Amino acid sequence: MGDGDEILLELTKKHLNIGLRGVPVGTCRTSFVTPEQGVHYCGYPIKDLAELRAEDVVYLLFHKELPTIDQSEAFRRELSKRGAINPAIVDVLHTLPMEGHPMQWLSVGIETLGMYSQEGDWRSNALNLVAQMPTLMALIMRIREGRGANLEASQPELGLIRNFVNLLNLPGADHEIMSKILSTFFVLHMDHGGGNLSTFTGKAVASGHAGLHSSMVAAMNALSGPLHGRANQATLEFIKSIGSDDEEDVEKFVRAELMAKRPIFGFGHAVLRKEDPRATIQLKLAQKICPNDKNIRIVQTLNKVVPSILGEIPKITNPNANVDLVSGSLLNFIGFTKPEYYTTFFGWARTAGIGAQIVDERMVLRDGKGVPIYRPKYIAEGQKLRRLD
Ligand code: NMX
Ligand code: MLT
Repeated sequence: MGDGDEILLELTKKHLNIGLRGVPVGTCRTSFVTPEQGVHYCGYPIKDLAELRAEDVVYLLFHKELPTIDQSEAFRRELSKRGAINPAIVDVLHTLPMEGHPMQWLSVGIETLGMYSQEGDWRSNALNLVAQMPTLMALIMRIREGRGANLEASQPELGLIRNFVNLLNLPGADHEIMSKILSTFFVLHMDHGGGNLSTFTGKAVASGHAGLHSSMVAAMNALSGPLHGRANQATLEFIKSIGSDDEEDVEKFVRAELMAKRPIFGFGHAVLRKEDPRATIQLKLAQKICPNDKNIRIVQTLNKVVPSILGEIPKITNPNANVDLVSGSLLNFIGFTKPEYYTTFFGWARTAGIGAQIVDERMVLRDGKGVPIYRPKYIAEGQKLRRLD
């Protein structure tokens, strides 16, 4: 960083009411996103990390270096120790209405975990949450599906992904393939620079010194919208309504959606200007594991026809596939047939990146003093000074 007087952006009225698009607000130590190459975690392009062990990538985000073999083992032991959760969470989850969206359950679950495990240190709370998420995720899915809680079967020493897969014990699932796809999904979704809506929201809330868990819940609620994390749910619903991989059928459907002024889910991005490498990696994985899956074939047709259709609309700055195009179809293939759960997987992965970024903003930046409470400026509009008399 320079000495502080380098001009990063000349602000004009054009920068108002555009969702802070492109306006620098701070520094990020975990990842950056480039328009052409997408996300890099601590300098590594995401494609180099996709196959790594999930815990090693969590380590990278928190320590800014990949672990050695010994560090990796020690970190997995640390997460395993932090993974035990208070059984009272089961009673709380049982009281929640089935009408609630799984993301609402996730928020309540995280807030409840916070009530039982606030140690007062941002880093410790963030790592506790990362370690406890697999059990929370499995509990939410089992309880909502009437399969009962099996907390006693939790074995955090198996690792984040494997403990979830075993605890969930989805009937008919292939645990090997499920673990492989979830591990890649997890690594791809952990972080995406500092400015995506959920991360920004989490850091803003933490800047008022709300606790780690409350800040994370705010982030999860930000993620739950269909323009952000819930696009993975919307994309699979979209694919199911198309129902055909024929190019003409897909094109007809997409044009009708645009005519109805609905977004084409799984396409577009605020920063990227090429196909999101996270989409490319998942497309390759699908090609390897389930090339004949009906939804994957529709995804491939969408990826063939949509960019040129969206490219006809001048206001759309990026007509290409984003991270959400493929992920739902992969989750569906491994047995998660209800799209409403998909954003909880996104949220689970993001607890790592958002947690690490909150720790940096609270404990590292400004020589450890932390970023002050967020307080951007709004320019008054349509208001003149008035008096009651
Ligand atoms: N379908 C239809 N319209 C679009 C799309 C799309 N895929 N992408 C952009 N637009 C519209 C956008 O709504 C905006 O319209 P208006 O000016 O009338 O408000 C205009 O094109 C310009 O938008 P951009 O500057 O290209 O994109 P922006 O940064 O505003 O939005 C997204 C980015 C991701 C919100 C937008 O591309 C979108 O809505 N995509 C579909 C939903 C989706 O897949 N979201 C997931 C994003 C990744 N994630 O997980 O968070
Ligand atoms: C994300 O991963 O958070 C999305 O791609 C949205 C974004 O970066 O703005």
